[in-house]
Amino acid sequence: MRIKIINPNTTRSMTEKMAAAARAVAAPGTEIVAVSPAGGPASIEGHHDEAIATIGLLEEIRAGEREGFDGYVVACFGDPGLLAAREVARGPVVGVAEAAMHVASLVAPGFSVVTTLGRTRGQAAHLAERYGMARFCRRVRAAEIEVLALEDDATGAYARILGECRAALAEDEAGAIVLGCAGMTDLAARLQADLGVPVIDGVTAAVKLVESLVGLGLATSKRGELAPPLPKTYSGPLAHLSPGADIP
Ligand code: 2AL
Repeated sequence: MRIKIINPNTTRSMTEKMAAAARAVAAPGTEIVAVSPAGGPASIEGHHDEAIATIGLLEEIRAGEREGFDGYVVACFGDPGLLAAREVARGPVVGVAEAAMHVASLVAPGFSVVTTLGRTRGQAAHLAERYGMARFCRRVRAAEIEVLALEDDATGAYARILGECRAALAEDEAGAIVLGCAGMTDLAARLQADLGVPVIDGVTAAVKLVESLVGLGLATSKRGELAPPLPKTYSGPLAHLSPGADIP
């Protein structure tokens, strides 16, 4: 099985971290390919970043369909473009936020999300509502760390995230922690060892969910809302994304 992980930001070091984490949990016989779009924001920390990053994400999904991937992971915690990607892809497409929240709900009665900047807390809360996860999500917390600071050990990111996780366990009645950024994937095992509760990283959770869905012979339903985009002409610089009859 071939799974394509799309990091919608353009920071290659983060994409490589995700590839390593995914390969560490992937089943024998699963090939992991991790990519970033050719252009777009280096980090995604708000609605505007997310909207721009969605174009590159969809380009990578369309390329993935030509390359014959079995399933996809949208590897940014805002799950940007998730439903649009599902319109385009034949196989399953799983977002890291939805994967992490669903998996957390299976191992604890409630979880807290620990994310990067406070301004992204609303986005995570909206997703919890949209996914029916609000009843499990005790609180969304921010360590007030910029996404790119996760790429630099000297920023003290780990200690700040650990402190916020400890506060979640002390104050939120959370039994598990959901990491609110795909760039935290390399911290999950260390945090889990330090905290003694399940710490869920969405990248690895999403890879295992895609493997499960493909293994069960399940693909994205093309009946109704997630049918391929209607063929039409898009104009200007986005003309190459015009949905055609053959390639979605
Ligand atoms: C993210 C993420 O997962 N990747 C990125 O660039 N921004 N999310 C976040 N809350 O910071």
